Parts: sequence; C-alpha cells; structure tokens
Amino acid sequence: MFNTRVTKLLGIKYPIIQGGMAWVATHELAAAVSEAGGLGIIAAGNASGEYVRNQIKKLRELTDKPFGVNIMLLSPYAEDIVDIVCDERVPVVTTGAGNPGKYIDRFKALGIKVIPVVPTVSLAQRLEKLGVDAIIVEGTEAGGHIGELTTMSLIPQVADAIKVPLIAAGGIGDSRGLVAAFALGAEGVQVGTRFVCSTEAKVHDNYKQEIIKASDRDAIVTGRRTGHPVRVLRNKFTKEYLNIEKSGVPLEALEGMGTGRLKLAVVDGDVENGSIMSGQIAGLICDIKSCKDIIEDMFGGTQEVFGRLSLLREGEDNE
Ligand code: TUI
Repeated sequence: MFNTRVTKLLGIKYPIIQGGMAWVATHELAAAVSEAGGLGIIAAGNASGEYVRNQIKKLRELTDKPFGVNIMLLSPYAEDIVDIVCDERVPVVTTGAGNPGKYIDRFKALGIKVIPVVPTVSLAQRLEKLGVDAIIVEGTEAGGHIGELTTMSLIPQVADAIKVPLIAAGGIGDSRGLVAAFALGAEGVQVGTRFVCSTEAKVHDNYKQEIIKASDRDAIVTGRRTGHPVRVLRNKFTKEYLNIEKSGVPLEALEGMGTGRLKLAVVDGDVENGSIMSGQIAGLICDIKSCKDIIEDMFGGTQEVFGRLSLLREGEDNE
C-alpha cells in the first residue's frame, strides 16, 4: 500500500503519473500505465483536437481506470484541446510549457482535476492560489522542454511554499529516485523517460535503443537561445543544431529547424536526423519492460532503499 494524498486525489493504486510526452504518450501507453495502477496520460503535444478526441475514445476502450490528458500550452491547438477535454469529461488534466491559469475555473467547474507542471516556486504559488488540485514540480533533469533548476534543489523549496500535494518530476527512474523525491517533500512522482523504454510504448525500437545505449552525459540541451530549451540525446541533428545556434542566425531559422523532428525519431525511427527527447536518467535505463514491471519494480524496491537509509541513523555503527 502506498497511500498518499496523490493516490486519494486521483483514485489510483500507486502515486505515479506517466509524463505527457508528445508522440510517445499515446492511448496504448496511457492505458497500460493506468491498468498497472498509475495515472496514464495521453499527450496532446502539437496534435489537433480531433486526434486527441480519438485518443481518448481509444483509451476508454482499453481501460476504465482514471487517466489524464497533457495539454502542451505552446501548441497552436491548446484552446481546442481544452474544449475537447471538457467535452469528454477527462478525469485529470496536466499542463506543460506555460501557465494554464485562464483555463482553471472551467476545468474545476466540471470536476476535472488540474495538475500543472511548473519549473519554479513562484509559478507553483500563483497556481495554488488559482485552485489547482496538485502540482508537478519538474527539475531540469527531465526530457523535452525544461526549466533551469534541478529536482534536488527545487522540490524542497516548492514543498515549503505550497500546501497542495507535490508530485516530483525530472531524473526519477528507479526506487532510489522515488524515495529521494519523497524525502524532498513529494507525495508522488511523474516518470517519463523510463516509460519510453516500456513494451507498451508505441515508439520506434531505434528510439528505445538510443536511450538504452545512452550514458550520463548524452542528454544535452538545445534551443537555449530560443527561450525554449529542450533536452534531447546527442546525435547528428543536435550537432548541426548547436553549431547553427552558436553561429548567430535569426531565431526564426532555428525554430523552423526543430519542426517535425520529434515525429521523425519516434515514429520513423530516424535517430540521426530526428529529435530524441530524453531525460538525464537515460544513462540508468538498460532494458525494456512492461509498464506493470516498471511500476512494481520501482515501488517494490523501496524497502531495499530504506535499508540504506539506516546509514543515517544516529548512534548506529555502519562501518
Ligand atoms: O512540457 C514539458 N515538456 C515538453 S513539452 C514538449 S513539446 C515541445 N517541443 C518543442 C519545443 C517546445 C515544446 C516537449 N517536452 N514539460 C513540462 C514543463 N513545463 N517543463 C517546464 C515547463 C514550464 C515552463 C514555463 C511550465 C510553465 C512555464 O511557465 C512560464 C510562464 O508562462 O510563467
């Protein structure tokens, strides 16, 4: 039993949410995570409202467990997705890459739980005042669009600043990360990259293998100059992109360079020219397993981690 305010709020068995990864977080992955006792999330990414409505319907054919939709607020379709999520009475909405403030009242009026992803203390405080149900606090270790602060320093600072449940994200991929997140003040975790390497993720095998091959320094940041930094695995595309980023070309040219690259890697398996979004935890991931095994291994392994924590017990001789 791993009951926290997060399991209670969401009606799930384990306090774990799957990251809303564009192209990766399809209805198949989300249904598998929800069936395994976590909260599966369908990612809207930059997709159209009709795509998202279809994904919701397909997920509902696979599971009757709670699930969510992630709205990427930089998307040109964000407003449409908000309408569809409301129309479909999706149980939970997570948001990323922006401030969802103007939509919160609408979601709440329909009983839709709202859980934004935030990269700073100030945004967490502002959104708590607007009535969000919980907050996902994401460190810069995460994959995709990121903030600047590390999970280690950001989580306890936000934990001291808010009262709603805190869900930690960024760099969490095993039982040690899970226990550490709880030690810092979280009552749940959001996990992305680990779920990319799941049997149920409809991600090209080349993409999964790149994560498995990756080591500690392979997840780098592109796009700092555009104001939308994105963490991805080093490849031919990032080498070209970073060279051009350094050369001082106009920002529009850089933004255009990224278009379509994530799909190229996830769907077509072109891991040289595509964008392989991934968190820093990639170096730790060395196999592909089911979502059920990922979740049960993470929570099952916590007991062993507690054993190691006894090193901190005062008066105990641990030499
Ligand atoms: O959203 C994510 N990760 C993502 S979205 C995405 S799709 C994309 N592709 C190319 C370029 C940009 C996006 C890929 N990965 N994570 C959640 C997250 N949200 N991380 C950081 C933030 C964030 C940043 C600023 C949340 C709020 C925010 O607010 C700024 C403001 O308006 O106050």
